[in-house]
Amino acid sequence: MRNLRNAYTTAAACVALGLWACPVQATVITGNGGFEIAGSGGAADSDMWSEFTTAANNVSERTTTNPEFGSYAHHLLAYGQDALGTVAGIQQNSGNDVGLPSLAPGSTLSASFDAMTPFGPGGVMNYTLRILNGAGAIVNIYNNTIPNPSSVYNTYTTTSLIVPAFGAAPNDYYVAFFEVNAAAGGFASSVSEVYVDNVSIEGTLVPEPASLALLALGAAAVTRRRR
Ligand SMILES: [Ca+2]
Repeated sequence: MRNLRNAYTTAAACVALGLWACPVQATVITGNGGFEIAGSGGAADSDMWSEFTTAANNVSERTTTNPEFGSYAHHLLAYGQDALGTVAGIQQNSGNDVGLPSLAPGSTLSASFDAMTPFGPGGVMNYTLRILNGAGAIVNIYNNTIPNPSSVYNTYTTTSLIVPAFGAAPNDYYVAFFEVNAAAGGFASSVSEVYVDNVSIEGTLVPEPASLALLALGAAAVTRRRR
């Protein structure tokens, strides 16, 4: 929470000084980006992440195997089937999963993470960063596919996405959506395996109503003093 508080403090200082164009630095808004916190589903459940698989024997689990930092990473394992590609992944929505307020209009959103990709035949890793509006529709998106197997961690980054201006609902609220998945090809010997750690989603949030009230009070105080 300290990063968030710093962002609010910076915004408050800019407004109090009358510097409306004062740039607010993007901060890390990832929840549990290092997978060190278990969710309500037990030790194999990464808190604040949604795990999913498209086939019964695929795996999406918090694990003590191959952490890059700390004691845990998240492990994705997908097995191909005859004429059927399958996926195992994790997703995080900054609103639903982390409970954060809207991204600030006009600000930038980007993400980086570290992954080890010991793929078998036909395996790839996909990752995507999206900005969703209040109805869950995609308003900006970055996608990438990594086909290269690696037995060591590498760092992957997205481009910066621009958060649109606010409009009528549902465009009065924007969240960050991030997904990494391991995808296996449509043949029985295909295997995709990915270890993910150190996810850093960087964005700028709108101040919460309580902070906005404080900002207004601060600006009023400055105005009075100038008279
Ligand atoms: Ca970790």
